[in-house]
Amino acid sequence: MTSHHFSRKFGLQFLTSLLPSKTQRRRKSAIRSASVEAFESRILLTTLTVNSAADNVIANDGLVTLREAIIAANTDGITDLGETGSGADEIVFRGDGTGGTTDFNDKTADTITLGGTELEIASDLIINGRGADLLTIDGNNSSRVFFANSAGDVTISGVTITGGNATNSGGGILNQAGTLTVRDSVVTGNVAGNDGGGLYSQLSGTLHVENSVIQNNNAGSGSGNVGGGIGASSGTLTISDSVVSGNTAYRTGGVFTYAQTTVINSLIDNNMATETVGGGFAGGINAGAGLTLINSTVSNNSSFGTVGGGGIRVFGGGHIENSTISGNMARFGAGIVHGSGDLTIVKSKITGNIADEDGGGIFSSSGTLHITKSKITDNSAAINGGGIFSETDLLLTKTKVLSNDAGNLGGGAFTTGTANISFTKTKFRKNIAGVNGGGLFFESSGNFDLFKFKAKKNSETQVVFT
Ligand SMILES: [Ca+2]
Ligand SMILES: [Ca+2]
Ligand SMILES: [Ca+2]
Repeated sequence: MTSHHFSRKFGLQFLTSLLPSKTQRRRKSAIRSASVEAFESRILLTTLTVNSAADNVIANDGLVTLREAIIAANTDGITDLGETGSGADEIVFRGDGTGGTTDFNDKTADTITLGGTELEIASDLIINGRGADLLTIDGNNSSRVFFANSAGDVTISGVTITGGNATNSGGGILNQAGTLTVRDSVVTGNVAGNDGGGLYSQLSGTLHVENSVIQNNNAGSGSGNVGGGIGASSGTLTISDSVVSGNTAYRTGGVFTYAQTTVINSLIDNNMATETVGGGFAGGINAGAGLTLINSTVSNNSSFGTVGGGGIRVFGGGHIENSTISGNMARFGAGIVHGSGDLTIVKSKITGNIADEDGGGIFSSSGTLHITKSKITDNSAAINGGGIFSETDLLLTKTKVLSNDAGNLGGGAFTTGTANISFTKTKFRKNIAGVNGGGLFFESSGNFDLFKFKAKKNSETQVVFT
């Protein structure tokens, strides 16, 4: 599947237009290898055919609903079409068993509307939908859609999952303990009473989101609800070739995770945390156990809670490479809040983020922040540190800090606490501070080490050491 195919398939033209161009070039090979793996594993699977869009369990009527097929897969039972689940199974959608109102053979879209009860998967299973534009599974706003309650592997592909409404976590899908892959799918318009409006993974489960769109989900307005799009309490989370956009939650609109988390070739855009009196956490991604972000864009997310982090809030260190963090807004750390561990940022752009207080681009409070071959541009903070606000060790290598703005001190960067700084082959230009230190305001008690450091055309005084 090419990126163009992906775009047509979902009718979401913004996807390819907003993803980084490198993403598009790399996507072909990634998808090709994923398809080969899927094909190889599929050879061994038993096929169970769904031929009815109804949601019922009626034996011997010649119709196989998705619910009946999942039960057959779970129990290795036989369906009304005489197909018997055996070990790992694959569910496909074919036929016109409902007298013309639903036809899984044609090119008109079909919807399976659930009757008030989630679909529980309890064995190794692939649900192979006909495409997110052709098959929708709708929770009808009265139950979660899927509960992946298998210790093994579950893959859900080629479907739109919507209308999920869970009283606790995982409005669209709850993954528990096993490995869940959501591929070539759209998860939209789901609600969780607790965490993870679209998807939630818990009990050390593994969640892979591949080539999918997680959009306009909500984790409710209750105090402490986290992860409007995706939540993961532990285990592993990977998001690749995907879009997470327009999701909201009390805390962390996009992705709230304490899993080992990797985001690659993806767009995290326009997610929002609604809490303002308390923490709020991040707008885009709140990563509590480290974050790897590659070839991705985190843009236009917002959080105005007390702990900052418009785009990303990361604890436990991380690595950001070939990525753009832009247009995010927060009380502080509008682009990124770096809370602990060593964070490395390589070949990335942090631009146009806006903080109501400190740290327009980045707010760093613990661990080491090392930025290499990157650009910190056009960020603003109403108080200190337009580009960077750092209470911890700050290393800049071959990096440009340009045209950032602080209302008070340190237009380019502001350092305080015990922070040591080491700037190598780094330029600060055209940064502005309302009071002093247009380029750099260094008030920390640590050491500074400057090698081939240039500060030009910043507001006066360009560089201040106190
Ligand atoms: Ca039946
Ligand atoms: Ca089975
Ligand atoms: Ca159809």
